Amino acid sequence: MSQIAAVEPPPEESPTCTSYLDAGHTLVSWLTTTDHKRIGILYAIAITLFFFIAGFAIGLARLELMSPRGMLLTDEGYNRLFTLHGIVMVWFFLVPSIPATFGNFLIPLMIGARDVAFPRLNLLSWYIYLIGAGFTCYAIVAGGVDTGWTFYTPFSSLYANGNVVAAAAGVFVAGFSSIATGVNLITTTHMLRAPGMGWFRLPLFVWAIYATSLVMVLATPVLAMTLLLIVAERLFHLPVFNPHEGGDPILFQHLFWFYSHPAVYIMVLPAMGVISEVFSCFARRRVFGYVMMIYALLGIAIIGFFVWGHHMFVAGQSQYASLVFSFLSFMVAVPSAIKVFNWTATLYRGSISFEAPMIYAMGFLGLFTIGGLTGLFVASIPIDVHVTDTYFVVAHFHFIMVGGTVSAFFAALHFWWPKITGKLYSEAWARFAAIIMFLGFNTTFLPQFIMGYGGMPRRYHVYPQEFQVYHVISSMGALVLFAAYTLPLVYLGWSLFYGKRAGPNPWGATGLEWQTPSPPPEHNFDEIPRVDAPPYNYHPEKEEAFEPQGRS
Ligand code: HEM
Ligand SMILES: [Cu+2]
Repeated sequence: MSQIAAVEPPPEESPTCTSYLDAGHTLVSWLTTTDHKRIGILYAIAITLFFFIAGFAIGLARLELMSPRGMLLTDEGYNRLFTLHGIVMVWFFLVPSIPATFGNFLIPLMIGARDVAFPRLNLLSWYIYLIGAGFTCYAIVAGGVDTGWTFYTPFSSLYANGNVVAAAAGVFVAGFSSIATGVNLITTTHMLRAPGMGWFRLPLFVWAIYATSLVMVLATPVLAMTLLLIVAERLFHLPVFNPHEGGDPILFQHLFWFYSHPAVYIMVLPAMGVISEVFSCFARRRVFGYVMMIYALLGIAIIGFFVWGHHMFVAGQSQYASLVFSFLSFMVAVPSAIKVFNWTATLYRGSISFEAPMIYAMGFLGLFTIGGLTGLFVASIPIDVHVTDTYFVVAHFHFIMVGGTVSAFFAALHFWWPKITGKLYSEAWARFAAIIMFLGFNTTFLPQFIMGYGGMPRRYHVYPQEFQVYHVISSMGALVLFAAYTLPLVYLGWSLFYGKRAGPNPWGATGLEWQTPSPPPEHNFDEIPRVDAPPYNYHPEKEEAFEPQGRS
C-alpha cells in the first residue's frame, strides 16, 4: 500500500483531473460551454478572424497608396476600405482582444477561483459579440460604409449613402458584450479571490483588467446612446445633430469621444498588465513600485475620462475648453510615464533572458513610448492644429494600438500559450517572428510621421507626388508586417500537434495560474490554493529561485 503511494504520479499528472480541453471534444461541447477558459478561446478564434479581415482591407488600401494618382480604387471604394478596417479593428479586434481572451482565461486562474462569477453571462457575451459582428458583416457585404470609424455627423446621419445603420447597429450590439465582460470580471475580482489573496497581492494583470472593466462598464453606454441617436436621425429625421433644424454636430463629437478616448484605455490598460507580468518573469525581479503601478493604472482609467476634448481642438469648441483639455491630456501622461519608468527600473539589474514573450514586451516598451510621446505633441494645441487629420495622427495611434496593444497581445499569447494548450512552441521561430514584426511595424509607420508632418492628409488616396516615396516604403513595411502576423499561425498551429508537452510552470513564474497543470483541469484547481505571498517573489540568487504565490 505504502509502496503504491510512493510511486503515485504527482497531482498534475493524476488521471482524476481531466484537462479542460478533454472535457468534451464535440463542437456542441464548445458552443455551449460555460468554462471561462473555453470562452476565452472562442473569443480568440473570433477576433483572429476579424484581425485578418481588417488587415486584408487595409492591405488593399496600402496597395492603392503606392501610386499618387489612385489608380486601383474609386474615391468611394477607398473610403469604404479604411472605414471597414477601422471599425473592425477597433470594435471587433482591439476592444475585446486582451480582456475577453486572456482576461477571461486567466483572471479566475490568477486569483485562485474555479470560474468567473457569472459563467452563463460570459457565454452570452460571446454570442452577443457574434450578433454584433453579424450586423457589421452584413453592412460590409451589402456594400460597406464610408463614414470612417468615427461616424461623424452630419455626414453619417444625413448624407452618407452606405450602410450606416447596419454598421452602427453592429457596434451597438457588440457594446453589450463588452459591458457583460466588464461586469463579470469586476464581480469575479471582488467576490472570488482565494483565501489570502488580498487586493495588494493581486498580480498587476488582474488590476489592469479590473481598471479596464470599470472603463468598459462606465463608458460603453455613452457610445450606445450616441449610435442610437445617429440611427434615429438617419431613419426618423430626429433633429439631434443637424444644424439646419437646431441640432448640433459638435454634440456628436463630444458624445463620441467621451466613449472613444476612454476606449483607448480599454485597449491599452490590459496591455500594460501583460507587460508587467512578462517583465518581472523574464527579468526575475519584483515589479518595481508595485503599489505605484496600481495607482497609475487607476489614475489613467480615471483621468482618461476627462481628456476627450483633445480630439476637437479644430472642431470649433471654445478655446478655453481646449486649454483645459490640453492641460488634462498632459496630466494623463504622468501616470503613463510612471509606468514606463517603473518597467525600466524593473529591468535594471535584472537577470534578463530574451525568450519570445520578452522580445515582444521590449518591443511594446519602445513603441508605446514613441506613441505616448507623440501623444504629447498632438495634445499641445499649436502642434495639433498643424497635424490634425494628417498621417502624423495615423502614425501616432498605430504606435499605441499596434506597437503597444498588438505587441502586448503577442507577448501574452507566447507567455501563456504553454498554459493554454499544454504545448511548447518553437522558440527560434517565435523570436524570428517577433523581430520581423518589430521591423515591419517601424517600416510601415515611422515614415507616416514624416509625411504627416509634411502635410499628407489622412483618408486621401490621391496625393501630391512628393509623398509617394514615404507611401511606398510604408506599403512595403505593411507587406513585411502582414507576413510576420501570419507566422505565429503556422508555428503555434504546428506546436498543437507536434510541440513538446509543457510542464505546469515552464517559465518558473510565481502566479497561481502556474501552480495548476498545463492545460488546466476543468475546474482549475483540485483544491483552492491558499495564498501566502505577494506576487513576483523572484530571487535568482537564492537556492529556491522563486516563491509561488500559493500552493493548492
Ligand atoms: C498591417 C498593418 C496596418 C496597416 C498597414 C494600417 C494602415 C492604415 C491606414 C492606411 C489607415 C487609413 C489612414 C487614413 O487615411 O486616415 C488606417 C486607419 C486605421 N487603422 Fe490601421 N493599419 C494597420 C493595422 C492596424 C491595426 C492592427 C489596428 C488596430 C488594431 C488598426 C487600426 C486603425 C484604425 C482605428 C484606423 C482609423 C480608420 C479611420 O480613419 O476610420 N490598424 N490604418
Ligand atoms: Cu483621445
